[in-house]
Amino acid sequence: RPIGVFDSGVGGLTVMRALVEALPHEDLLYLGDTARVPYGNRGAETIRRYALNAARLLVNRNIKALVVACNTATAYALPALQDALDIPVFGVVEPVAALAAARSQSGHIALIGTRATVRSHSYTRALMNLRPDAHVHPIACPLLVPLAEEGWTRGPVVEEVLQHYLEPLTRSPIDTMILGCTHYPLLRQAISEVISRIAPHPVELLDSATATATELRETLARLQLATTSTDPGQHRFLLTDLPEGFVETASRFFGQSVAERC
Ligand code: DGN
Repeated sequence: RPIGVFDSGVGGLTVMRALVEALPHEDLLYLGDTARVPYGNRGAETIRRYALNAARLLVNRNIKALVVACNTATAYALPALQDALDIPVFGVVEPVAALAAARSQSGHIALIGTRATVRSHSYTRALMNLRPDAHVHPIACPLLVPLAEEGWTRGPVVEEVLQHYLEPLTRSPIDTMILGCTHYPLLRQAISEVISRIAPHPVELLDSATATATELRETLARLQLATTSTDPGQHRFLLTDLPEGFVETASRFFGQSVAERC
């Protein structure tokens, strides 16, 4: 049985890519809710309803576990999905929050994400649970999603936008930053350059894709749900709509062509 991976659009493909690396023998079935993307600027109730409907489409295809590969959907819908479904459901917030809490020396941790993710306080709650002495610096960066989708991941425009968003971190003692949105790993280089210019200390960037993949591998093994196959896993892609340019953008996010598999 495949593992279901769900996101509002293409962003979850950065998580899927990390899952392919961590779990090369698992079959993965991706669903991009492209008819309803973006979730990042919507209200809580709407995000929950969309997420539940999308998850049911995957459950009907007999998945053995679900990864909610979207920070916004995890922030609002994870408990609802865990209640509604009788398979293990994984989110992308907890694993990277645990990593950040463990690795930060100063306890000052920056979080960047969509407006909805920041407004949910999910990361702040997760971090404070693990590390009550943490100081979380959340910043909503809504322009980064369209920039990453358009392929604008470097250059003066991106740097100017980042400079503007990250300005509040000037002189802050952060040593760790969570890239709390599926799209941000594509901007990692530019974020790293700008943050190293404005923050007084070196800052480690952590993304939720890698942390989630590691947790999934460990949990599947513990629950005895890991595949015993030694063949390469099959990767298939479902969409609720086929927007113009999807295959090109998706292939960039996934790191290999998704054509023929949608
Ligand atoms: N996938 C979303 C996230 O990680 O928050 C970003 C895309 C969106 O819905 N705005």
